[in-house]
Amino acid sequence: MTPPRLLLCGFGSFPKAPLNPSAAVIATLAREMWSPPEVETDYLTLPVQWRGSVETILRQLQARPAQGVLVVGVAVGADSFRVETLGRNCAATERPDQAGRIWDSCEINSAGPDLLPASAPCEAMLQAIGRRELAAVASDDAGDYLCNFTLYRLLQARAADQIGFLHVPQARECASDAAFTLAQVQAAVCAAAEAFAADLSCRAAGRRTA
Ligand code: PCA
Repeated sequence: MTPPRLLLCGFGSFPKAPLNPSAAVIATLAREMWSPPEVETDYLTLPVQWRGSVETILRQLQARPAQGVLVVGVAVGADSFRVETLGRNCAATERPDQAGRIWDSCEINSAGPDLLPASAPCEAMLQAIGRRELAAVASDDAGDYLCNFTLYRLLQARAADQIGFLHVPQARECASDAAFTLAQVQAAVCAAAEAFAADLSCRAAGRRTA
């Protein structure tokens, strides 16, 4: 029986985070071929682009479908890890992306619902990060930039059975005034991915016995 597949994504640089800890962690995990035991894991770095981030994920999923997608981004200025529980149909119209382009509507999709709940096991991810003694909270507001945009659009497209988002704080190796280290960010990402993978694997086993 083939194990379920988890796609783990991080974001590249953008004006407020020239060095993005999410991309740094994803690159390290990919190089080490790290994976939670119950799943096969693919890795992807996303461009911070209104027209580009979601398309990059959808192209990857077409080539290699995954049951779970966990996207990791940095919340500059956050003092804890934030498991995002909602995608909101809103976007900043005045914030250029890494390519210098803006999104010209305050909605992501004028025909879409206002809110879409994340389908990942948010509570389990939260507990898992807490067990590593890292401050973690559930958040119902991922902002109005590319992170919320990507979460909302993936949920709306039902790009995978389960879709989740982890916002991490900035890391000292990427910005000198940060409170966390890259090792702590990596520990939180691994904890969240392990909890997500355990849930994916449980569901797959449930489907086999149903
Ligand atoms: N953080 C930004 C976009 C990419 C990232 O890592 C955000 O919070 O929207």
